[in-house]
Amino acid sequence: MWFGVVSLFPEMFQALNAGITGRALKDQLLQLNHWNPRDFALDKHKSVDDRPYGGGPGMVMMAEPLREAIHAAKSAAPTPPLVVYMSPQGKLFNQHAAHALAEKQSIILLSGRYEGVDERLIQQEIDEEWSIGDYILSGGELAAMVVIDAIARLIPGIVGDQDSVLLDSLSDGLLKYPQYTRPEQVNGASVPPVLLSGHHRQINTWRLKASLGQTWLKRPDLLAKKQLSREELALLNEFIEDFLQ
Ligand code: 4FM
Repeated sequence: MWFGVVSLFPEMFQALNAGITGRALKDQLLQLNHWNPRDFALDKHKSVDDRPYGGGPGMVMMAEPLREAIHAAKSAAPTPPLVVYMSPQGKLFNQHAAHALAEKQSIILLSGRYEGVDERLIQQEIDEEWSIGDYILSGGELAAMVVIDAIARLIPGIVGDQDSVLLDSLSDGLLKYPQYTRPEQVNGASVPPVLLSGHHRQINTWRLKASLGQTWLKRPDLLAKKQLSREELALLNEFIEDFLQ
């Protein structure tokens, strides 16, 4: 999968050279290319921002350096890319959105800085606007990295065991069940006995019940959106009953 990033701070994306994404970049399962709007500034001072019309605090990113950078990225993309702008005004990015975007072969991510991007650039060049959450970052770079990371691990071959991706928390709209590893006793606390039993059917049932329970306890908003099967409803009722004992 190919990503083109348009950002004034391409060096920030070096964080992706660590871990899973780092391996994927080395193996070229993931390609990341950068276009700095500074290199497309029209004047001798290399301006990329200017004061907002109408007054007010801060600066606004100018349309033309961004447009030229996006067009250069488009020309270099291996397939016609989706052009995405990261901003708090975008649609809330979640695991479902990550799966949908992972279907694309090429994506250009625009990371803004300052108080915003000239609205005409957004209207004319951006296909989709996405937000990683209801808070304000200093720029779109960290948001773009979040999106790249979440998408990358869905690409077959990038995460070693693709089963772990299918079983991921949130893939089915539920939180993950609790995990345990050796030793069997940690500061007086033991492991749920079923996990040591070797009964795989019972273990799967315990994990489904625990997932439903964790979601009920910690993210009831997710549960409200999910259609539960009869088995899931029964397990959740069991969990709630146990919990209330
Ligand atoms: C975005 C700063 C554009 C400046 C930002 C400009 C954000 C978010 C975010 C900050 N992006 N989800 N939340 N961006 O806060 O995606 Cl010009």
